[in-house]
Amino acid sequence: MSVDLTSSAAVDLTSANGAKMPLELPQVLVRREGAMTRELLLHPGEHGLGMTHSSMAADTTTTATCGFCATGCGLRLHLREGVAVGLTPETKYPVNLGMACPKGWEALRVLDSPERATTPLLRGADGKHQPIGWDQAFQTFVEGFRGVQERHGLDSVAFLSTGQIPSEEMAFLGALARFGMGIKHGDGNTRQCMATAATAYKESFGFDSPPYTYDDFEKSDCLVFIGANPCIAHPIMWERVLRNRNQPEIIVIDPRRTETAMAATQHLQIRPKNDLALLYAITNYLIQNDYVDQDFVASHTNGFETLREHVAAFDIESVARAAGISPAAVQRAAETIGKGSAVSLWWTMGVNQSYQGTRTAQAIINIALITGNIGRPGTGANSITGQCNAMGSRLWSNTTNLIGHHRFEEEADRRKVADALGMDEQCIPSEGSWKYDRIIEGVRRGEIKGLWVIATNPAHSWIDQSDVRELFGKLDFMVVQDMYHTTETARHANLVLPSAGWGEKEGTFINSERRIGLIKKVRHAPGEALADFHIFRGIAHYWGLAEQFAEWTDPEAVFRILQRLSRDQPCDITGIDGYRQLDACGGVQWPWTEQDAGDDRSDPPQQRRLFSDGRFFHEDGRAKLVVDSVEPMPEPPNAAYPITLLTGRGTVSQWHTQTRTRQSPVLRLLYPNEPYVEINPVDADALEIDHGQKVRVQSRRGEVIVTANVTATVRRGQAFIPMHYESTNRLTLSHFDPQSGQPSYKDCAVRIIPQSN
Ligand SMILES: Nc1nc2c(c(=O)[nH]1)N[C@H]1C(S)=C(S)[C@@H](COP(=O)(O)OP(=O)(O)OC[C@H]3O[C@@H](n4cnc5c(=O)[nH]c(N)nc54)[C@H](O)[C@@H]3O)O[C@H]1N2
Ligand SMILES: Nc1nc2c(c(=O)[nH]1)N[C@H]1C(S)=C(S)[C@@H](COP(=O)(O)OP(=O)(O)OC[C@H]3O[C@@H](n4cnc5c(=O)[nH]c(N)nc54)[C@H](O)[C@@H]3O)O[C@H]1N2
Ligand code: SF4
Ligand SMILES: [Mo]
Repeated sequence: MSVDLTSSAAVDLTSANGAKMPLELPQVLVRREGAMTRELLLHPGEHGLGMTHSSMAADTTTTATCGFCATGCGLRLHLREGVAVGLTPETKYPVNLGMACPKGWEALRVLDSPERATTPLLRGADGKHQPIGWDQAFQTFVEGFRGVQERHGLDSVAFLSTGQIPSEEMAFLGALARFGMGIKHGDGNTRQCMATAATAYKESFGFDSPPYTYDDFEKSDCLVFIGANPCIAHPIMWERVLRNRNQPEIIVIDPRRTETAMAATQHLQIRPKNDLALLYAITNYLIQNDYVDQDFVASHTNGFETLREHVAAFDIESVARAAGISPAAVQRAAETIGKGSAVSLWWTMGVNQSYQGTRTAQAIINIALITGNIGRPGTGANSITGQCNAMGSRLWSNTTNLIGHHRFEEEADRRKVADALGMDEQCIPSEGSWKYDRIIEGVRRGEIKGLWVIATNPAHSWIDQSDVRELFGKLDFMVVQDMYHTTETARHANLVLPSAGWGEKEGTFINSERRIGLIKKVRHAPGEALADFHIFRGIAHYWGLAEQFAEWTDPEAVFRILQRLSRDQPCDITGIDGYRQLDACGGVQWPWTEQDAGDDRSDPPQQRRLFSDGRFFHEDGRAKLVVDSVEPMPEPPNAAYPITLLTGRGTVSQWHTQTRTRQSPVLRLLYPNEPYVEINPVDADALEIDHGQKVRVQSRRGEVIVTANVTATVRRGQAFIPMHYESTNRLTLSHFDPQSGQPSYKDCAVRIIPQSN
């Protein structure tokens, strides 16, 4: 590749495949550093701070959406000479109303760390990573993956992406890989997280459409949390619950006595994976006792008779006994739901990460539908989203759905997408990708030989991880694109591409209540790290796809493309006037169509929920009531492995695999730095385990040494290890929800053996 440094007109870049790519000079920022020249593919303005910068005085403030969880709080950034030096929660943002959790407060701090990847790194013959320049990195990328494709076929390269980059980057990646580079298979960590909810909604409502708005937390008179621990995982949503003035009943269904369960008015501490039977028993009770909204069911649903017959077999008495809870408690919960006038049902990973997750989520949806608790303030069957932009990945990642939630199989959809993108219809594939678990299986079978991992850390987070780590060794070529070069996954990479993180780039996230919020560039990325957007841009150029992606110059240009793609979909956002409107009006919930906005492109009302007209997204406008049989746990406890292991979030201050949160000295003080297992006092006594003692936890797949935390928050026969420690997924069992392909992370059998300290 050559760049003419003296020319002021267009320059020619020669890509790895020899194609000439004319680039406007302002798009190429060429810098000399000592003897090294680096070429950064940036659009005008990107070498400075973001679009908001120019309109901001030197010392002032601006706002951005938080980049950790999908609550999507607004943060006010305090700038000195245009660079963020501190932040406070935004008081006017409709999500958080002046509140933030410790992760949000520390969002800038985690950007400064010696673990940041500051140059591309290439693994040498000695197995060590050596710094290289971007030109060599892009060429290595192209040669590496092209080489794999030439040796093993186009299908032998896959990517694994994320719910933690902006929609514009997600769309770029998906379009580049699938419409440009000929990569057939790509999935992301949203499979570990939201696939179940997406699948359940799609089948029940006709579209992946969480119906609620956060105001509903404050408007309900009964809130039911199933497999959700918002006190820890979504603390600002929980703050919204605390603002509820109706003195609501709060029912928590969770095998552990979590912080949320302790704050509830009713806790059904069920044995793990008894939810489906329990929800069917509650449904049966509601039907038997005339709590059904007959008009709503008749006008707006299909399948009620089948549902009624199916759940008739689930009586509270026997279901409650099997679940280890009292029938009276279940009856009281069912009565509360039946009598409530605004009942909202919320679920998170205790449901999604189950081998019958989709059916369990649909059992929740069924209850909301038959009681008419949908489309009104304070109601809904509401899946809480995990990562800051998991919903963006559901809509825009172009993995199992054609970009914009279209169908790969439908010719009309392919044509629409091709038109909206201005691309040839021939480049739009007619099949979806393999799911995550099948991609991993493909690596095992030698079908996948090249892997590109973006903003996720599967060597820590994927289920049954020692297996995955071994499998990465089977790849010919692996690229990891991350903010930090120290992640468990980056250690396996041939090539590490250093990324800018939240605060160092621009784009939009979609939060749990469908709100599109803006993130901004208020910091320079360290060293030569680039926004993922510009890494994708660079790859497009070096792969010879510059022309195909000519319109994809900057995040807002891609946002316009996404708007075109959304036209006439339930997630239509053609009415949004652009980044400035998103910034000024506190984010916009989808849908917001051109018709909604009108000629004056007015701002939308701030709290909008779906289905107020009782019309769902199936062709006949009706929601579907879906039921299925209840299956036993695949690895139940037995004499050799007598304990069921639960995993999940440990503290408010820990984020996933900790690559980010461990960089903050403040956050590190707020959580246990060493891995631990929560174990019931009666089990601990029987095993002669003292609080604070080291124990060995063994499953059929692996073992870990952790500290015993003896506590009655878990029941006898169960234990809990947070997911944040590297070793947790050595224990978990690879099994999946059949409909969604989501891993069932929260049920495997283990034994616990005391260690002499
Ligand atoms: N502090 C912090 N916050 C986070 C995250 C983080 O890493 N740290 N991650 C974010 C992401 S991506 C996600 S997906 C969310 C997750 O948010 P949550 O889903 O709320 O968190 P988890 O702890 O994974 O699981 C919730 C609960 O499910 C329960 N559970 C386990 N098995 C069962 C079961 O069989 N039935 C029922 N009913 N419950 C069960 C567990 O005991 C646990 O209390 O959090 C988001 N917020
Ligand atoms: N046992 C067990 N395992 C689980 C779970 C569980 O409950 N139990 N939960 C599952 C769930 S719900 C989830 S969501 C997953 C999460 O699993 P992962 O996605 O593997 O976890 P993260 O630590 O969030 O990894 C994100 C990576 O992206 C990097 N990153 C952050 N921002 C950017 C960016 O802008 N660009 C780039 N290129 N990189 C960036 C971070 O440094 C980090 O390495 O874990 C799953 N694993
Ligand atoms: S609750 Fe979530 S979005 Fe809000 S500050 Fe905390 S991590 Fe950020
Ligand atoms: Mo998640």
